[in-house]
Amino acid sequence: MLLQANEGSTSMMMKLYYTVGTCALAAHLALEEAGADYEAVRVDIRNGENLKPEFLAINPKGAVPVLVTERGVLTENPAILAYIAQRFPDKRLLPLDDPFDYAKALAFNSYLCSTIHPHHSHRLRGKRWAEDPAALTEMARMVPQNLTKCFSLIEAGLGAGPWVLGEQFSVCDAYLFTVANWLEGDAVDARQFPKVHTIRERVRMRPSLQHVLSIWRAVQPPAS
Ligand SMILES: N[C@@H](CCC(=O)N[C@@H](CS)C(=O)NCC(=O)O)C(=O)O
Repeated sequence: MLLQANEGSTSMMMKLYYTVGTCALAAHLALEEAGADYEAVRVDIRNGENLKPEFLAINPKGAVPVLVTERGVLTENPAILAYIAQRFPDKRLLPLDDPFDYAKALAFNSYLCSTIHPHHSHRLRGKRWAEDPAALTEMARMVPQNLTKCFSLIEAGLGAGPWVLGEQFSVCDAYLFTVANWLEGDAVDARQFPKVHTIRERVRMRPSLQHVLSIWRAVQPPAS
């Protein structure tokens, strides 16, 4: 079988398709923070499972995360995170009562998705944009400085905290944690962004993260 669910799953639950070590961590953390009933389904993009017909039938973009709901399929982290926050309003994962604050939070998540994630991808996924080896090398060379510029903007925009949106933990923290964890691999020292660094350390302590990591670390039965 191509896709393997973790234990205790039923076909009635929402399903999150994820790959270990990817941006799907944000959605996975959000589901845990929401206390949602969901089934986590592992997809190994490193083995090309995301390009197989079974997965492309679910998400023709061939990417994770994918959240399958009773209403249909959702893709794109900002949309999935907003959906989870709206579906579990009591958890206050976004400022749902204030249109301006809500839009600010969406802008934050959109920047991570549309700007920071692509900059990060220029290091290992440059072939999406160029074939010339010199161009690939040049794109990879630019990654640290581009990410430094982006994270300097994020750092400057953060308030007194302790979270991205202030007093309340939100899906923005889950997403920031996810992409800020890529910094060291991209040769950027996160400690030059003290507020980002502190949020990263605080998310690291949350039980939701520990639970997601225990799912991610679990050995999957061999595919049949
Ligand atoms: N904009 C999408 C990006 C999704 C995306 O690129 N996911 C990566 C993992 S971080 C992926 O599935 N890549 C598949 C591949 O590289 O073939 C989102 O934020 O949800």
